[in-house]
Amino acid sequence: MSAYRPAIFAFVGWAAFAATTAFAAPLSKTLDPDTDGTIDLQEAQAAAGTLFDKLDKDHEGTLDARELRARIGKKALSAADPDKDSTLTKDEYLGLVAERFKAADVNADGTVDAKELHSKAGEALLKLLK
Ligand SMILES: [Ca+2]
Ligand SMILES: [Ca+2]
Ligand SMILES: [Ca+2]
Ligand SMILES: [Ca+2]
Repeated sequence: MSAYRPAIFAFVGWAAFAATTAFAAPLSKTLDPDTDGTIDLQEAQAAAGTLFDKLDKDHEGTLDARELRARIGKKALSAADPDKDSTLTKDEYLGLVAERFKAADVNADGTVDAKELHSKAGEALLKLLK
């Protein structure tokens, strides 16, 4: 019955691989629709756009501080708000997303992976996405 052994080892190996993969890719379908384990700028802006629409409760096309809540601090809000009307249009919001995306993409390969997302810059980005 020695033929069983390699099969068991193969299974254990597979299980370990599956566990690692699951751990390394905690990205939801919303953030990573192509499930490659990383977020590219297009995915980030798509998720941000969906969140923007959800947060814009009065449907006027802008987010004010009340609608943004704790997602963006006062200082960051005024920095992302060039026309200084204290609200963010979708363009302004997506501009901030692009900025935070760049900050989170430490190795500048154009994607933010799970590890990069787990940094301070990554968490700041995530706040704008979900
Ligand atoms: Ca992806
Ligand atoms: Ca609004
Ligand atoms: Ca504005
Ligand atoms: Ca990266």
